[in-house]
Amino acid sequence: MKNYKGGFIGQNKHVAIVAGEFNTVVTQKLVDGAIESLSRHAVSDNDIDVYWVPGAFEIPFAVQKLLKKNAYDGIMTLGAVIKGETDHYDLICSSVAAAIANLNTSANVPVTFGVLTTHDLEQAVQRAGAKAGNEGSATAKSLLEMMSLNDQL
Ligand code: INI
Repeated sequence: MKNYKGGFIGQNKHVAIVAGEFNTVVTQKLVDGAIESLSRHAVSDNDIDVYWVPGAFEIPFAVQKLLKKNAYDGIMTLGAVIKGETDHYDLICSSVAAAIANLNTSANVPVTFGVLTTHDLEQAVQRAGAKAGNEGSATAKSLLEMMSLNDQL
């Protein structure tokens, strides 16, 4: 029997971050956490490109364009959809999650999901590094692991 599992060393990996500007007080923290985590795992600053889109709804569009470039070993998506602020919360959450999942399975490189969906701003802030860890950092670690596993698949 053989086990295959990705590691967390990001040397020579080229990564794109696609982030929504909506609720930027939260998403900037997610981006900061992601970059910090990538740097800690040997991804060079020169190998990280951050693409900002207006809101979570626009994330899949940018991801599919970037995938066509074949320039990245992995792509991370970061956003914050907050229920208190929109009537179309459920629509945005489910369409964005489904679109990113589709891109992930149709692409040759991993796409990880770091779009927070919370009931209120407070909860989002907690998950962007205040108390409940930083989801950007966690999403970066998942991407590192998947990029490494992808080299073995
Ligand atoms: N986009 C978000 O990323 N988070 C939100 O909470 C949000 N709210 O509340 O509406 C939001 N809306 C904008 C949406 O993502 C698109 O940018 C917009 O509909 C234009 O296509």
